Amino acid sequence: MDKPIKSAGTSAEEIITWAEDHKIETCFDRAERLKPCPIGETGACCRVCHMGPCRLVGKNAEEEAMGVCGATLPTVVARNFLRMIAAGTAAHSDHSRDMANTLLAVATGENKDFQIKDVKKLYKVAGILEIEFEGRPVNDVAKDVAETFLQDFGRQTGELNYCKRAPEKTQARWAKYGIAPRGIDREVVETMHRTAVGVDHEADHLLTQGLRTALADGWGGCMISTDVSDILFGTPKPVKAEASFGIFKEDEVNMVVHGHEPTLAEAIIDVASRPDMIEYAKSKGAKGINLGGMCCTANEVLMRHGIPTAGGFTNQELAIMTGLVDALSVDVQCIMPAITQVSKKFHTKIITTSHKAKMYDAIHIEHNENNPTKTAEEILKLACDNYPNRTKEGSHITKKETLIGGFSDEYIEYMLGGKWRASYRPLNDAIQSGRIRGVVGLAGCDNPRVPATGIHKFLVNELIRNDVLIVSTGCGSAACASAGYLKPEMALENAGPGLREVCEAVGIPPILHLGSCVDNSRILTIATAMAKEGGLSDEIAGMPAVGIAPEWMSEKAIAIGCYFAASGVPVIFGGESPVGASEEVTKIMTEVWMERYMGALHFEPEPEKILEMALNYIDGARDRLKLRKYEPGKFGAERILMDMAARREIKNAPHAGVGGINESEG
Ligand code: XCC
Repeated sequence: MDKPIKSAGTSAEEIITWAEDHKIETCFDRAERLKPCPIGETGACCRVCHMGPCRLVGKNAEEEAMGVCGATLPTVVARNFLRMIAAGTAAHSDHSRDMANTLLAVATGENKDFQIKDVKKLYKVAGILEIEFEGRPVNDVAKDVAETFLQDFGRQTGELNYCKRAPEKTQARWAKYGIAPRGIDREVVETMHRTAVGVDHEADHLLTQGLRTALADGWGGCMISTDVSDILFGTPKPVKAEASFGIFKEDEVNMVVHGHEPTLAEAIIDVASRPDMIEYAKSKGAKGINLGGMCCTANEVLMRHGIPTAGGFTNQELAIMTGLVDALSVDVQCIMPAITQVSKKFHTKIITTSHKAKMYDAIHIEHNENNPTKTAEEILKLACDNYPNRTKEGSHITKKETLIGGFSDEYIEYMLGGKWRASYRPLNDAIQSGRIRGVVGLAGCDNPRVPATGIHKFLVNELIRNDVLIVSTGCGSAACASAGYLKPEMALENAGPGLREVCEAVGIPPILHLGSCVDNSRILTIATAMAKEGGLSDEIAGMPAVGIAPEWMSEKAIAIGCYFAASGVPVIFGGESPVGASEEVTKIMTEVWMERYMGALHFEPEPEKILEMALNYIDGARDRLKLRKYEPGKFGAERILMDMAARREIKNAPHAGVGGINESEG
């Protein structure tokens, strides 16, 4: 019998097999060995005080089970879920705070290593924040923008500045149900307070605060981070890059930047191209310096510079096992502690750089936020010094895919409408006519508990085949890239004829890589622009759009799922439900949220069911909006048939052979 695959990335799978042969443990082995605790997995374990932990299980647990204090199952499940939202919001938003502080330091001249790269974006943001910008020095405007953003973290009353970016009707729903966020830190703190022992016990009341916190993440932390990154380092434009382990070079110093923040990585990019640093690498016997990324720092630098990505979360140990990584610097989030253990078997140096994050057995070179160049020099020298220590040890498996990334919301608008009439009109028209059935935001992690990246691949294939346009972020994008689906030709071949026709006319691929996890905020911006354009829904709710995170694992993904639900988007997560123990909580998140916000959060482990639910939501929204019924194959099929005839492939039907997971990596 064939052994089940652990990763759907073919070269990842080859390295996993190599690791098994060499008795090196990976997250895939640990996922197999450590079965999830069934009580904690569904949210039924309460450990908010030391009378417990209390496990609320047994027959009729929903009605009868209680903790020592009397907390019922819905209370416990809701509280646990809220703490995930708070942690996810804190992670994105603390990153965001650092970005705002960097902008302030650049504006005041404290940080001389960076400049404002995108003045147009700065002015756009200043306009939204009602900050005067015309005729003022750029750095003065930047200072006001940074300080206004920083106020949103500690704001005590009113609403976050960016709430007003949402369509008016969306804001009205938030006001009606009391979920417009006040300050980012305030919502996180209040959530932690309310979920402490003996405070808030009503599941619906708790979950409402959960949504308020999540909105502080989406329309606060994430959106601020995206905007500041664009202002400082440039708003992304389409860029060609490469993905998977083949990005490493045998004859150059391979330096990998891993984590989530773009700041130090930007300095590393600058320093790595300096002639003196290249000479230094040559003095160690290498031909040059080759940069690569991992997880969301990878997405940040891929979007703006075309730096290649070695992949998402489940690829980090495997990258080291190629034996080709001379140094891997990490900042914050999604960094497996296991990488330092793996690195001991190879020559790779792991470098921690944030004052917030240290690891056993790593070298710590602290990122000097006002002088990142100096830190970057130190790290790159260490990588070069380590190049001569490279041995034959390692899998040396190096296959890669090309991709196009860099689709900021600004660029999508520009591509759709052109320089003089940038607008979302063509996209709305294509959805109205049924050429495009709907839009899916595909986000979230890759996960070793399923064939990693495999559910992403399945859904991507099926959705584009069904004329659904995909916008992707985070490790979802890395999964698509490593599978070759971010190569426009490959995706276009698999796309349904209506979607293909639109993409070819406009010149965009059917899967648009929007960036890192904080760049999910770009999806909120796109949805808002679509609502304002007219012809579909006049709020985010009710659009033929769905969010999917099929392999999520991080608390950050939960915060993202909730801010989409609260903004009016039905969201489907893969895997077992972390609120599955309570019917009441599940019902609130699916039915009650749907009634109030026209958004919901479902958990569904079966990929086929995720697909079915997503298409049902899209078709249901089309019906409610009285749009033309979607008919598969109605548009563009004739031209595609002609194309295929020209390529002597007419013997197959237009979609033949497209349905399964395409394994053509490499
Ligand atoms: Fe982390 Fe952003 Fe998840 Fe990937 S997708 S594993 S959170 S890196 Ni956000």
